[in-house]
Formats: sequence, C-alpha cells, structure tokens
Amino acid sequence: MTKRALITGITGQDGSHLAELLLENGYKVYGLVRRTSTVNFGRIAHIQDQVELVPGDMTDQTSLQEALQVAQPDEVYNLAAQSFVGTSWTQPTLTGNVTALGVTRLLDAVRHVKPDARFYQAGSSEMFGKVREVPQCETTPFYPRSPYGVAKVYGHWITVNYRESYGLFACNGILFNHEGPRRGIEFVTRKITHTAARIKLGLADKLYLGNPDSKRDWGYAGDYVRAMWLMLQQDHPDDYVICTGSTHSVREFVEITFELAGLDIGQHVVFNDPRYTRPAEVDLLVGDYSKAARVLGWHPVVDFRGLVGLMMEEELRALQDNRRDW
Ligand code: NAP
Ligand code: F7E
Repeated sequence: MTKRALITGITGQDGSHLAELLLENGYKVYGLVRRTSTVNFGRIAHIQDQVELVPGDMTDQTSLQEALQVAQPDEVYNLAAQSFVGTSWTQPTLTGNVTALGVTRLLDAVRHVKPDARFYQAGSSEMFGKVREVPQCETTPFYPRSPYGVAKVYGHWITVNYRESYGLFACNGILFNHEGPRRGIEFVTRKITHTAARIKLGLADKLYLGNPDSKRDWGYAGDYVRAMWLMLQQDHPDDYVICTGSTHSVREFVEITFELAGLDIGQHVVFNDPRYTRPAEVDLLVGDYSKAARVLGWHPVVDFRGLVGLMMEEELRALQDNRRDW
C-alpha cells in the first residue's frame, strides 16, 4: 500500500530534499505551507505537481489538526521552525512559539488525530551549544547558547515526553549543520558561496562576515534527509546524532571557496563585522554518528571540500542563468 507522509517546512531546504526522497520511494507526500503575501515555492517548484500542499501554521493548533485529518499520514516529519539562530535573539518569543511550542501543538494533533503515525522531530546540534564534551553524541548534556537552541531543547524533550507518556513512535534527529545550494542566503555557508560567485562575476566586491573562528561539523542536506527517513523505518523509536565527524572553521570555508573561485581573500573579505557577530557564540561543534552508523546503517557521502565545490558550482550556474535566489 502507498505510504503517506506529512512534511511541515516543505518549502525549506530540508523539506524540499525530503519530499524528493519520499516521492522517489513511492510515498504520497503532503506538505504544510503557511500563508505568505508572496508565494515562495522556489525550492519545490520542480515537484509541486507531485505533492499536495495543505494550509497551516505551527502557531495555529486547529490548522495542524486539519492538516493531519486531510493527510492521514503514516509518517510526520516536523521540519518547520524559525531556524536562523541570529533572528532568535531579535525575535525570541516568536522563535519559542514556532520552534518550541509548535512541536507540542503538532505532537498533540498527532496524538488526537493519527496516534499510530510515526513522528520525526528536527533537533539540532545547537542544543549542545557550549559543549560539555568533544565530540558530541546522544548522551552529551545540552547547554544551548541562543533562544533558538533553547527552543530546540524544549522540542527535543517534549518529543521524548510524548513518546514516553502516550507511546507515540516519536524520534529526535540531532542534526549538525547541513548545507547545499538550497540553503537560505543568511546562513554563513550560502552567504560565502553566493557572494564569492557574485564577486567572481563582477556583481559585488566585498564579503562582510562576523566571527571567522567558530567551527562547525558541516554536511550535505541531501545526505541528512536520508537519515530522517531511516529513523522512522526502525522497529523502535529512538534519538540519533547525524553529522560527519569532522569540523572546520568559517575561515576555512572561506579559504576553500575563494581558492575554487580563484579570488583573493585579502582583497574581498572583511571579518569580525559587528553586524554579524552574536551575543553568545557556539565555538566548536563536532559530532559522533557511530550510533546512526550502527543502527541505521547511515553514513554521509559528501565531504567538506565536496560540499563547498557543489555549492560553488551551483551558485555560478544559477547566477549565469539569472535564476532567482531562494
Ligand atoms: P529552513 O530552510 O529555514 O526551513 C524552515 C521551514 O519552516 C520553511 O518551510 C518555513 O516556511 C517553515 N516555517 C517557519 N515558520 C513556520 C510556521 N510558523 N508555520 C509553518 N511553517 C513554518 O530550515 P532547514 O534548514 O530546512 O531546517 C529544517 C529543520 O531542521 C528546522 O526545524 C531547523 O531548525 C532544523 N535544523 C536544521 C539544520 C541545518 O543545518 N539546516 C540543523 C539542525 C536542525 P516558509 O518557507 O514559509 O518560511
Ligand atoms: O552560522 C558564524 C556564526 O548562521 C554558523 C542553522 O541551520 O545550524 C545552523 O545554525 C557560524 C556561527 O549557522 C557570519 O557566528 C560568521 O558561528 O550558518 P550559521 P548556525 O548558527 O550554526 C544549526 C545546526 C541549526 O540548527 C540552525 O537552524 O558562522 N558566522 N560570520 C556567521 N554566520 C552568519 N549567518 N553570517 C555571517 O556573516
């Protein structure tokens, strides 16, 4: 029988990759979309005729219940969030409402409308924040450093709580940073590749960045959505760290990008611009995905250099074709 899935956040980076993966696997895919004054279906334009879009918002309980009624999903992937860490300081209560309480709303809707549905919660390495151990794994204590990180810790524990209280098949993926050509332009990797491509084509001159010394475990989004799906195919619900196991600084990301573009960093890049530094920083993230490898058989495919390369290639292609930014 055809499996049915509901994805919240289908218009985002991960939602679009996950929808592709589920369609390839023969699923009927439903996507929750919120009302915006301008339609922003750019990332799913190529599959829009293959998915059913249902209206709803993570801040509106009734719409979530209605979406579940319509979709009757076997699997629910909760990817919707206010996902930009920087914005979480300027909009902390909105971030809490969407990224934290939104998880409870959706879990509660699942509990009432489709309690046998399997549930995936998009957790984050930002929950580790000021890290208590290196590398970080499923048992590493959380110490979030932003309103976003705090909201994700709430989302994590409410998912565990609904699993333990009501027996829901609910899993937390603790995903480290994952990127690609569909990444939002405000995140540092995409900002770097996009601006470098513009500089290369003579459309810009300078790249202004904040802290160049923070280190992240960066992987490719296309690899990471496979892990989400695998979590929901197991016999038992559980929580998993998903990462590459290697870490690189923002400066290294700039160096490789500029090397690939044949550009001079000294001439074009300004670091430590106060507009892009944060009230509290997460200095170092590096994960250990041995549980996911052992239980799910999951491994990342794209490495750091490969990731920068594929983002840069697509930036140049998109700019030359005059395609719109996400
Ligand atoms: P993204 O590109 O920012 O996408 C976020 C999605 O959430 C968009 O579809 C957005 O819709 C939707 N959304 C935001 N507020 C909403 C609301 N009130 N109601 C309904 N939908 C709403 O994020 P992503 O990178 O794909 O990440 C997916 C999830 O994984 C997020 O929960 C994020 O926090 C988490 N995560 C991401 C990473 C990463 O490195 N990418 C790592 C760990 C965890 P619009 O298109 O209308 O804005
Ligand atoms: O910052 C530094 C910045 O905004 C990475 C989200 O997907 O991953 C993401 O959160 C680092 C930080 O991602 C600029 O200070 C320097 O140290 O790309 P980012 P993030 O904060 O790591 C986690 C796992 C998530 O869950 C989140 O949803 O780069 N940095 N200069 C800069 N960052 C930005 N954005 N812009 C700069 O100019």
